[in-house]
Amino acid sequence: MQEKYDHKEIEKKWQEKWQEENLYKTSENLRGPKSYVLDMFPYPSGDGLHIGHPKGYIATDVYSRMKKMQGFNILHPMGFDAFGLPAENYAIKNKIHPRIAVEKNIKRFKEQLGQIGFNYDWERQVNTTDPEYYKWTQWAFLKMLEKGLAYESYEPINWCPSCQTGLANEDLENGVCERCGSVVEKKSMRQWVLKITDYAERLLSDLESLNWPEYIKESQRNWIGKSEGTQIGFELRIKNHELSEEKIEVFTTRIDTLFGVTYLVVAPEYEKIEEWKKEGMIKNWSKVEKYIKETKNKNEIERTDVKKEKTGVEIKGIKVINPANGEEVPVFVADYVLGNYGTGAVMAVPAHDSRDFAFAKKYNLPVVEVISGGNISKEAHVGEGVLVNSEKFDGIKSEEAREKITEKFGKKVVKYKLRDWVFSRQRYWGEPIPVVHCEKCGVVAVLEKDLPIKLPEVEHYEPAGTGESPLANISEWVNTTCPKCGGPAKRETNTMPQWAGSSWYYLRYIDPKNDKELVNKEKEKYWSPVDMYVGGAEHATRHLIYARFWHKFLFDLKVVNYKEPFTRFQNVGLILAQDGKKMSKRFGNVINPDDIVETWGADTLRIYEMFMGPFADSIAWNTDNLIGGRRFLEKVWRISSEKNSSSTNFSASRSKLSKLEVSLHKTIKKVTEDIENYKFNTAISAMMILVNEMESASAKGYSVTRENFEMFLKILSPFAPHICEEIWHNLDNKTLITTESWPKYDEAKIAEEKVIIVVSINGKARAQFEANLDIGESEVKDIAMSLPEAQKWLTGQNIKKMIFVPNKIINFVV
Ligand code: ANZ
Ligand code: ZN
Repeated sequence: MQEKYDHKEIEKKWQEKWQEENLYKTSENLRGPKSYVLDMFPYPSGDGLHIGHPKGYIATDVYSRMKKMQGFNILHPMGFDAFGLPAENYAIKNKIHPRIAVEKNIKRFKEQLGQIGFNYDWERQVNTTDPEYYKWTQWAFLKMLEKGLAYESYEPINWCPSCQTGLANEDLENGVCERCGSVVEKKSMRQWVLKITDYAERLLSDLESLNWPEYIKESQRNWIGKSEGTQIGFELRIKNHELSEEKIEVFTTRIDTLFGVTYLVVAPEYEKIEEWKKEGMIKNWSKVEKYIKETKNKNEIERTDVKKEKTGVEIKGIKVINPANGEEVPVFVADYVLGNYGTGAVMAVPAHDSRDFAFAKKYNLPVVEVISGGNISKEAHVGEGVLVNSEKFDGIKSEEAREKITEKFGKKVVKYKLRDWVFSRQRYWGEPIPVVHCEKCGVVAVLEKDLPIKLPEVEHYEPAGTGESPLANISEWVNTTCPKCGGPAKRETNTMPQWAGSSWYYLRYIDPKNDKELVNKEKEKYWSPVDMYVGGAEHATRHLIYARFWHKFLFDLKVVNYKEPFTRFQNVGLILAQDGKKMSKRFGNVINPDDIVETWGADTLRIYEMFMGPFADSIAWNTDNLIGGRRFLEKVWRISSEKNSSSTNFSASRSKLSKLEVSLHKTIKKVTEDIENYKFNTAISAMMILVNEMESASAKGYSVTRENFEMFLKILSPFAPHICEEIWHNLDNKTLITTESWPKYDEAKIAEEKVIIVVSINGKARAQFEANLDIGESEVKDIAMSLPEAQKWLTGQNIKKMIFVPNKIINFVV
């Protein structure tokens, strides 16, 4: 018997060995099959690695180890997303410079990751805050500027009063700041915006080609929100007024309901309101104005919620004409219509739209049914149907009516919910936006040769409180010269959002030290696209949309070879605390990975996190199950040491050995397929069953052959590489198991062995059938009794006795 399983010694030893052998260096040979396996890189928080972090990392580690053993060239890198508010807020709170905090935290993260035995190629590490890295983030921005995809805007945007910065729509969660939970305000301010909407159609249609979870694709579709409908103008009717030819254009997806329009609604932001006011057309201006002011701070969620009470004010003095029937209808301003979608104005059809219905009931407006089949005295009938009260369109179905009515009165248009990306932040810790403002020339791009524009050192990196970035206070940095005219100019003091650096980092791993270009195109051609990307589903409509947008832009620039960055995506479920709550310092229920590794070992942690349950599910931590994982490894250890103690154990009775062998080959098949499909839990349970079989075999005095045991060790090794390496070594192998090739299962061995079972009645053979080897008695009985040839002799008979000889015969005595 060998000494007991000492995880500490074993794990340290093999981690050092792997490092010495430079095992994880990415091949520079750009030939042969490759697999690019990528984790979403973490932001190096001061709290260190959370127990949830490793779950995804273990999965990619298992996957890439298997792929490597299968003969693929592997790119499996790691880096740090270190710009942005979390890092900055941490630094402010702890009174250290974000750069220093980031350096310290990265060091700590790497130590922690190292202890778990990950196979990252650290030579390719990227850090988004490294000027040599963000030089290329800035470069991409300059290219966007050059192509007209980056522009300055003064539109109202989301402003977080607590984070003191503007935010993009993607940064909100149900109308509150995703970071700090504050209710965001609307604020008109100068900002930089990226024209992601130019890519809306491609972002949508290329989703089809991706092997991603369907619900992630669906949330991107919804976020992009393509809507095909009709734009139609309603003429203003103002007696003897020059504006009477003007139209209010509305966007509708239900032009079939045109004859049911009983009023129009414009959003409080609708630009023409100002114009009408100036022309003196609005008779109740003070009331309208008051209403518009009241709605200023309401967020979109509040405004468009079907359940919220609708509010609005009629704009007196203005009427419009329904082009279909010449009827005059009133115009309201109401905040359930948004200024930045469609045309900012809608035709209201209370009989067939729930929000219009609620509004009409409240303000006593007529409800005119134009689609039959509902009960509009109670509620809106929102479904499609056959037209009524629609003159010559009566009797036509909705779909056909839309075609016909559009043709006659409007035009087909496509709208998207996706908004351009608000790309500036009024904070210190981000990439400076590489432009200057010149009194003479206006906005001027910094010259490429002057990149990177480095963040200056400052004493205070807290927000200035003025709505400007703290960079605005550093006059030596702000004041510069214009690259165009050489005159005095001021640097842009807004910085980029945290999402900037992560929009293209996966490309930099391919060629991390290139100082001539963002990535070498040949290398990119070989390694891209990412074959397996793993991360949280919360990025579905943030990072995963932004990165696809940047990638498509870089594709258009011919910087990259492929249209999409991530061929396959797997989302990792959260690890909750043992009490089922979110792990948080606040609840005192945090589990520290270091403690687990120290007490139980990295291999146990790895086995446990992969065995917890379906990979994408959120699952509560359970220490008993963790210990179960440890027991499993101890069993493997025991079996292996018996194996080593006496070589006679390798031989065994022929028939039992073959049974174990069949199990082994089935397990190899299952584990191979399960890893490929990210079903780690069932892969491990198959191995657990196999190990139990091995153990009971050895209890009965025979044992699995050494060759077969080694095959098993190889499929276990991606999950528990340290212990497998040690056992492999103890079995006198001179190689590293990590560099061995992946075992192939033998089809012939897996094929179920068949036997012929004879059915005899009172000693006479009456029927037979084919069955799997070792089929059980009760199953044989059921099959036998269902055979017509046997039934002939059995029906109506009383079975007195039954004799079953396994794999041979069943005899009924009647
Ligand atoms: C008349 C109508 C009748 C409508 C009916 C619906 C049902 P999606 O699919 O989301 O694009 N709409 C248009 N612009 C709007 C805005 N800026 N703010 C709020 N609502 C707006 O929805 C399109 C529908 O949403 C449009 O079709 C319009 O209402 C409304 F029985 O027009 B509909
Ligand atoms: Zn905030």
